[in-house]
Amino acid sequence: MQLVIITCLVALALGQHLNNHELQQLVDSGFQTLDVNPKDGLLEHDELSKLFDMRDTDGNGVLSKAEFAAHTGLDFIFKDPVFNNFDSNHDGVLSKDEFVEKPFVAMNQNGDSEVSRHEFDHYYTQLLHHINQHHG
Ligand SMILES: [Ca+2]
Ligand SMILES: [Ca+2]
Ligand SMILES: [Ca+2]
Repeated sequence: MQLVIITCLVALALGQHLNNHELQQLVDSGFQTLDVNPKDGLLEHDELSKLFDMRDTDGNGVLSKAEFAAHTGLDFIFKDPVFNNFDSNHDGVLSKDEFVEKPFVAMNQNGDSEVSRHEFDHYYTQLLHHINQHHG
């Protein structure tokens, strides 16, 4: 029993595994950074597309890891795994297709024109859970 507690404390101290509450906070902050234009509790395709253009600060048409990380609000241990998850062709940058098109389709379960908070939560919680379990 004591060993279990100590193991948990060590894991927390190293920031390796987060509990559900902490994951929920990450999901929430993730949504807040995406739902900005307009901030209406929904993610529209156009909204993500505009966000991509905004984050592409050097205007070269792709997001570098630094450009992606600048506005994520993600805990540092999640930045790389989340980036790598989106970078499906593994070339080290995110194209609009990787950052907007593919995630939008993946998140938008009922296929309408926007992603609801519920759809986002479902998608992102699963993603973070997956990373949380396979990290470290
Ligand atoms: Ca919105
Ligand atoms: Ca760029
Ligand atoms: Ca890529």
